[in-house]
Amino acid sequence: MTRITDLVGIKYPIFQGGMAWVADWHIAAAVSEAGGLGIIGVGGADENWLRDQIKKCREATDKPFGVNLMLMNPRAPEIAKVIAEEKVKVVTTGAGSPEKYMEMWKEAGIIVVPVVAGVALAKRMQQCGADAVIAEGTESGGHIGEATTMTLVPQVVDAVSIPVIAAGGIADGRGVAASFMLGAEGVQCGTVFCACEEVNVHQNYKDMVIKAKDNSTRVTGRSYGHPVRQIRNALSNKYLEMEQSGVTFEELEGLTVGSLRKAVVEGDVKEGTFMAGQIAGLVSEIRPAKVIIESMFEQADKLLGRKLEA
Ligand code: TUI
Repeated sequence: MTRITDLVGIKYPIFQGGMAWVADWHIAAAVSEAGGLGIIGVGGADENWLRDQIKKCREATDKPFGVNLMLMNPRAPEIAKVIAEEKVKVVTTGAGSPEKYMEMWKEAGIIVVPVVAGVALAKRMQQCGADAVIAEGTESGGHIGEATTMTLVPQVVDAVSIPVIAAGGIADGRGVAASFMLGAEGVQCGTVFCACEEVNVHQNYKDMVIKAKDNSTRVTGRSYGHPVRQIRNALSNKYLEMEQSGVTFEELEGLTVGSLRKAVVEGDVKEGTFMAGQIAGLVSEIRPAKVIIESMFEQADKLLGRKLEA
């Protein structure tokens, strides 16, 4: 029990990452049913897609769930409105500052939890009314910041008084216990749920995560100020080769248009972008969300020297 379980009304202080294309109602409902907070990741989709997903998730579970708004989405203003209209329990945001939507969401009674990659944004989010923040380290998959989870979490914890959720590099009870030692009151996990039984992704995506080793991820786009972590494959190799040769961002964009969809929907191992965090090397089997979450907190409780409730 932490301020996060109290705030959101969940059994275990774990959020599932709002992964574009990967996190639809299937995984969100499974994680929420298991006692965590499932999250529908809007990614690059539109507000109509989101309305339909919220409806399906509500049919699948009566437990709380959230929606992640990726702020680079060109339809972010319309999506933000739908989140308020549907009175989703929790909204998380990524890849920017959600300041301009905060008032609307708070008026609708929504719990707002922005993802931050640095201390400055964490402070700003607290100032404009965020209920908690997710401090996401560079170990994470997808769009990332510079600081590691180990260094970012305690700095954010010291800078704000609202609860902090740790993200980046967490896939078992050791990661949870370590996060708590750093002052976090919850965790957010993405990669481990990419390989769970209920997630609606191509089998090849799950296999890529399962087969990944400690050194399997690569970060593309760093020189363009747009770093994205993914599992190394033919596409990431080609991208990095071209990036290193000084090709412009515009020239390279064509290479990755639609590549996340290719990975998630088609399982295209050569031309898809398989976003995953560095902890993919620790994920070695496909398990139901409930087993992932329960084993994680059983292990964390043991490490933290607490007895599990009967
Ligand atoms: O957003 C993420 N991870 C993502 S978004 C995404 S979608 C995508 N699709 C194709 C290509 C590229 C991306 C995939 N993964 N995580 C949350 C996150 N937010 N990480 C870092 C940040 C962040 C970075 C800078 C948040 C705010 C920020 O500064 C904003 C400001 O205005 O200060």
